[in-house]
Amino acid sequence: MDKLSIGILGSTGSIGQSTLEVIKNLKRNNIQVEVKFLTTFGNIERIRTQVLEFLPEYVHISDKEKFNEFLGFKLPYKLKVLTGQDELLKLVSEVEYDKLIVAVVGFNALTPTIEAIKSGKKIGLANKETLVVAGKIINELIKNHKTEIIPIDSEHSAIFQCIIGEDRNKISKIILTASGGPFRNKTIDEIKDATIKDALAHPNWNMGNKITIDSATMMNKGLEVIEAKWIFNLKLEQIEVLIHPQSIIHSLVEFIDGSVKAQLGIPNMKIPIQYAITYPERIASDFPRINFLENNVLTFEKPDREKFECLELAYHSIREGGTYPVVLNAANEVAVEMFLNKKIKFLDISKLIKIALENHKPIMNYEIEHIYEVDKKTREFIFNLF
Ligand code: MN3
Repeated sequence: MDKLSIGILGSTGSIGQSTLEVIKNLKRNNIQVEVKFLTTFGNIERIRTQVLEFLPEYVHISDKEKFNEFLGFKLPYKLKVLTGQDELLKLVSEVEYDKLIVAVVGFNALTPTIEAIKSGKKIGLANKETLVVAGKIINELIKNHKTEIIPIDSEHSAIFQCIIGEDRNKISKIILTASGGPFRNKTIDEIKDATIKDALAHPNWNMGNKITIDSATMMNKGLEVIEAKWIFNLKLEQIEVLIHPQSIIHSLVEFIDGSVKAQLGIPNMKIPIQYAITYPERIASDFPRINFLENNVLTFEKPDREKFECLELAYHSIREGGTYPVVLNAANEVAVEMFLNKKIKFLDISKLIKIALENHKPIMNYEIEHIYEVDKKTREFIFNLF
């Protein structure tokens, strides 16, 4: 590999910024990486800095006001600045580049990811919600359009790396590791009145707000179970979750002969991001290394399914199937936002999701339109409860 062209969906968020750091590392290793486009919701200050450093051909800004404001910036070259959903979809599908890094959080990644797959683009996927709501459909599209998804989520990257060269039918199970988040050692009573600050205090990983709250409720791991089911084509019974507070083992695969493979590393997203960009090649990096004499305690615990009800609800939704995971995801997105806006308490997040699931009439043979419909209805259902 010596040349590569990349588009980043959501370059100003946590994964997007790390992706640009990875690109700098690749350039230091004499790989010519062209950044074709960058997108942001509305962080125009940060995207301006990124534009000046990486000189993309296009920038897309979703927020109309911020877009207009950005047009007033003086830039040293003729940058194409876009806004609006249609322009975004044209950008990811009609422009020529090799790989789309989907670094945005939430349901909104679904449509552009589908458009990129339909135009045969390879996807480096950090977004989990896309596979949670539409894994079945995405898998069909990947097959039909002869392209591939390389997972960026650290657990899925770990499993992906462990099964290279293996026969997938010889996997007996996978074990997704979870840090347990900030409330691992707290009782239900203690987390009842948890503040936003408590919930955002993740012990190991530095991530965006939505995913950090998802880690505190362990919905993050629930979403990852569903994500893993679709990426690796596994039965639900083959996916186990173990708490591993040190976050050094990123996940494990057990094979039918009893042999277990794991992928390890310091908790730092640059490693899985770079692997997703350069796969199947590995390129040198100066990212932090594990020192086994310092990181010499690796422990495991069973997750408390009562305290972390969200994990249970995620298993429930995918076991029941149909459009239940769409409801799980939509209700969770709305509830997390309400918690961050101090409208509800921490434990209300799982309560709202449970109510939404209980009130849902599932569509078992769903098409893509049903996903949008159920997502919208679920959001309205939760808003109407208040
Ligand atoms: Mn993860």
